[in-house]
Amino acid sequence: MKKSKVALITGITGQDGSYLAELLIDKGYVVHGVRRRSSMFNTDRIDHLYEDKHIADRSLILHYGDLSDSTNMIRIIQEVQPDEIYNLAAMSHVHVSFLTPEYVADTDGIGTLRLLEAVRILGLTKKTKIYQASTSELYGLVQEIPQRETTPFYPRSPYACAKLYAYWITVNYREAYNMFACNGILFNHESPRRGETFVTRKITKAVARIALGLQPKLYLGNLSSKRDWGHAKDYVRAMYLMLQQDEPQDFVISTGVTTSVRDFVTKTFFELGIEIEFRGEGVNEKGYISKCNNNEYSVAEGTEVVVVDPEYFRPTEVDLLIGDPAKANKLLKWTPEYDLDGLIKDMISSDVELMKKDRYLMQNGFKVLQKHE
Ligand code: NDP
Ligand code: GDR
Repeated sequence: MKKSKVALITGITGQDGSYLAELLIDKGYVVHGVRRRSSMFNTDRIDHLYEDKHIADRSLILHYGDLSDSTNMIRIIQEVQPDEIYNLAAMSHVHVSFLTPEYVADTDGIGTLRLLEAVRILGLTKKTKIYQASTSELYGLVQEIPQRETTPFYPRSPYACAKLYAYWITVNYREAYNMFACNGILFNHESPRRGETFVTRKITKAVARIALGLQPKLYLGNLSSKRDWGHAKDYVRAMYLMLQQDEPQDFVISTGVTTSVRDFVTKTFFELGIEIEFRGEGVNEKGYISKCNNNEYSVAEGTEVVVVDPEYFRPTEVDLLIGDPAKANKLLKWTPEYDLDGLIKDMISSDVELMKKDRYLMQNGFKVLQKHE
């Protein structure tokens, strides 16, 4: 019988970790995941994959751990003896990284070193292939359009600075110890499982709630920043493909299309048959309902629904990201299945269903509390 490949995913409870676990289990892998201990369950995104501990031959096995603790990284990797490690764990929110910069440097930067060192110390450099979750945030202040593997980096946040260290330490371990370690420089990717404080999910959730009469307004920061948004399902496929190559290499993964936050909002409303227009400038810019073509939703023309709140502006911003995925298209034979409209459709339809549940509960006398940012 053919032996299953073994993968270890750090950050398995996150958006990408959950889709990657699905993909690898589907391919016959035994997947081990590192989860953090928290005072409440944090496994919502992977609960559908969970198998009882007492079942033999499970395809998903979770381990308590944390990237800030090298002893547990060594212990887990020794126990698992993985063929592939996907290092997805990170404090991944750029705005929050300005508030917790030292923690982010430790987890996102030094955490990557801990993992690489664990593999080296355990003598697994020939056996274990490593994927490092690098990011388009490395490009930061625009140096070249579109951004590709050779574009110079100019990080603009503590998050990006930590990820810059992680990027280069991955390259260094590849060169110094001949390890199969590669960086996926992934541009923004989203999904119905996206954390609710990232801008796309914040928008799709709020638009669903506004359309259903559950919330009056959506407060946002910089409406003019532009991102190259893809679907997380497509992007985890690229991670897997990178580790199936003969040689370790770094790849940009993106759609090659960029869109402003403002246009993302307009498109999301439009998906529900609601048209909006923006008036004013800078922090005084606002979005108003101009037309509602769908009787299911009760929004009156002229209602102010989008307001700028300077609290969401960042001390330094990344204005424009657009990636060139030519290398991945050619060598990985990777192309995304979702375009932006498909992504928005997937996210807004999921959020409308979720918010309808909230509305049903509220209509039946239950209190539904909103989480705060
Ligand atoms: P999420 O924020 O959804 O998930 C992050 C994961 O990391 C969670 O499982 C989280 O655990 C875990 N984690 C955080 N801190 C630690 C720690 N100290 N020790 C162990 N685990 C920890 O991020 P995504 O899934 O969106 O992104 C995955 C990776 O890809 C991240 O490294 C991110 O920086 C990077 N990336 C993401 C992009 C995107 O657009 N999504 C683009 C480019 C790069 P818990 O659930 O307990 O919080
Ligand atoms: P980003 O994603 O910083 O690109 O990092 P995010 O969705 O947080 O911001 C995208 C852009 O939208 C602007 N913006 C707002 N952002 C948030 N979160 N909330 C708001 O209210 C808001 N209003 C406007 C931001 O200023 C920004 O320009 C994501 C993360 O997943 C990183 O981990 C990953 O590395 C990069 O994508 C690629």
